[in-house]
Amino acid sequence: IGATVPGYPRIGPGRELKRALESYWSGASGRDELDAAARAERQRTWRRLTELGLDSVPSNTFSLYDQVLDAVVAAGAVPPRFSALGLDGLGTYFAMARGTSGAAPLEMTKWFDTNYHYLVPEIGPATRFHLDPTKPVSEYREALALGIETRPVLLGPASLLLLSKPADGAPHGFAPIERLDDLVAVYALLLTTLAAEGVAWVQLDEPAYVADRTPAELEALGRVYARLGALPERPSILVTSYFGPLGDALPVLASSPVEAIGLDLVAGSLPPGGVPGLDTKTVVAGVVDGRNVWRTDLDAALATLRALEPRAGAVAVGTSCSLLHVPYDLDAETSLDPRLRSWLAFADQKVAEVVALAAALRGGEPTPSFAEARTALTGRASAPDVIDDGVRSRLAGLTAADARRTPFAERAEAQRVRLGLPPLPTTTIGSFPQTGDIRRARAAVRTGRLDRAEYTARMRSEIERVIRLQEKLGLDVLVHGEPERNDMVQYFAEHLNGFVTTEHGWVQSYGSRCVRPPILYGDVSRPAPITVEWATYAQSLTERPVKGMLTGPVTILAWSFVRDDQPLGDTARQVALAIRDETVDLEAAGIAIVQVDEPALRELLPLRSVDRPAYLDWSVGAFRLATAGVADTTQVHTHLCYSEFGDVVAAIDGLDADVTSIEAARSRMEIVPDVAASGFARGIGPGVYDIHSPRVPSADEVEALLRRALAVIPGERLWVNPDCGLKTRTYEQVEPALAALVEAAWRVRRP
Ligand code: THG
Ligand code: ZN
Repeated sequence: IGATVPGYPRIGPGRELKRALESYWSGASGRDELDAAARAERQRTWRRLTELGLDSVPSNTFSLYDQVLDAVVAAGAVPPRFSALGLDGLGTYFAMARGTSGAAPLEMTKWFDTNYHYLVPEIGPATRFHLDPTKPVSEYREALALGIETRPVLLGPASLLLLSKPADGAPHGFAPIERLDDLVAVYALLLTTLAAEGVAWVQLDEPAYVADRTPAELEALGRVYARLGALPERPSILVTSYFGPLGDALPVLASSPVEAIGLDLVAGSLPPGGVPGLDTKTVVAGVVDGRNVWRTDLDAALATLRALEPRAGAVAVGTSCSLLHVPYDLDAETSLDPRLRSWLAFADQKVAEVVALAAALRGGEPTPSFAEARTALTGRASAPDVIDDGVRSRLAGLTAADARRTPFAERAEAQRVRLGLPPLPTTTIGSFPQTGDIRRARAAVRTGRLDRAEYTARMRSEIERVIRLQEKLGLDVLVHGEPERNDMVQYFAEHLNGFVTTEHGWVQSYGSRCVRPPILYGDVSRPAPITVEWATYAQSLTERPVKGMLTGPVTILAWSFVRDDQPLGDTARQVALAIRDETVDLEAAGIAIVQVDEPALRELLPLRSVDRPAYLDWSVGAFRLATAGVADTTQVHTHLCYSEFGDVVAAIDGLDADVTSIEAARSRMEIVPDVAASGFARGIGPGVYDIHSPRVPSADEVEALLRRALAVIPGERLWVNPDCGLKTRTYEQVEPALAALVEAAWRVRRP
């Protein structure tokens, strides 16, 4: 191996796979069309990577849904509720991903600290592993038929189990990793099978080892690769890690019999001391950032590679992680400012950087790309819109008092007097269903087919409809419904200085769903109010309080490509000031409640516990800076979702929001006692309606959940709300669900 990447996007440069999947799921097209679209994307990828000059091209990085699910299938670890459906391979696969009427899908959760979501394998003492080599073998053959020799990629067995959860019915205390030896037997068979196919190299990903691991888990890693390494007939093995340094797992792998180790040298660096055994391995050095969009400093990367040479058996060049997390090709962005474009690299440009570095490392003349990168980076460092002196001096003038409100009890009293809400107030998280009409109006105003005045009129009539509906349902705190927003982060990025958005920069979030992360390239400020007109229009229609709806600084960062030239905490404070400006303007316009959502607070939590206090310090600090500019009489809400909150319960208190709504319905309120036990003594709205499912809850169910919450949270601090925004649901589902929610609140309020 000289130049390679651990993985590549697969949704299609024009989201071809997304469309093929959704069309297949809807019944509009058949198996043949789906297979053809999938094959076209795979073949395009192998040809493209070959053409760009990689000398080792990965295969099996394609997926119809998720690479963790693919590994579950290869290991035969299909939970019985899916195999019992009696479906064919593809039917079973999509049943695990999306569920059926009778079988709930596998749980979905965040892939490390990225915005990609994987499906969580369910492993129990009774899970019967058996090899299904179909996908890796057929993809290898398919590429070979094009004359391209590839390196099959699979999630490694230790990480597969460490990312799993115990199957239903597993005894208390069971951990999936206990099944490692059985699973490794299947991987051993797979490696033997691949060797018989003529496969020269296989890549096994073990990213679970960039997080804290116990001595037993480290020992398990050594056992896996001792066993796989000892196989008489096998391909050479590359074990890849990404998203951080391997720490204590590096010496384990270096002293194992594998041939190569992939390291993320963007998120981490090689430890200074000697690593016994490393001088016998090929190190695939991930010096090109695989999850951000900046052009690489090729001189610095080459220096890193050269410094590695005396310490490794051989040095190969790669990206720091799979390119799954960046868009395909910068060349598609024809309307980007050319100067900004010159600072960027998407997947294909990064592959070219890897190839250029490998050539330079082998002693070839550094290509002209080195000079181009130098010019671009110098330009970026001195660009006038990257550094904004106004923003910098404003930040420098801040004091601790700017992030501090008066004590909660005092504020709560002032808000009680102003708002006059009943106990267990009812509200929603912010968005209402996005109808086809709304989407079409937004698209039309973007392309100029609809003029601004007509667009505003349509949005206002939608807002009025949503306000009247909420009044009719009897909700206490209303929202305007956010018809003007596509993706919330994209929406704010479009209205802030320091960001650009892309036209085609789609990145897979899960399954067929994609996001277009904005690029945060310069100092951030808010040129003008963003949401004030919509919120005040909504408030003008009703006597009840309407919440202003904003996205918090941490979430804006988490779902954007962030600048790499200053600490993330500094960028967070800039975004916080922009959001603070908006909260202050909403307040001045008469809005009494402002909600600042932080659904991604948990997602950016560092993978290693040593790094967590510093993160929580700046992230909580940024939220407080964003929200502490308002008076005591203004009630600040926040909303958290998408994850287990166990690790951040203390931080939730630190946010100092007056009311926090939190996803809880699916876990039947399990989080609530934890939050109560942490001493949290502010308003809390554990979600009582699971908006991820089309199912409409009954008032009885909601009432039962509320009574559970009331066992640990006093009624005067308990809010009643759904789990999350309603934008992905339909009105047929939302109306009866909200009616049940209001009815349940009334029943519980009755003395
Ligand atoms: N925005 C961003 N990131 C996110 C979420 C978000 N990450 C976590 C979570 N929410 C992911 N969930 C989704 C849910 C739906 C879609 C994407 C991510 C989705 N996307 C549309 C699609 O693929 O068709 C495109 C959306 C658009 O037109 O902008 O449906 O809310 N940033
Ligand atoms: Zn949510």
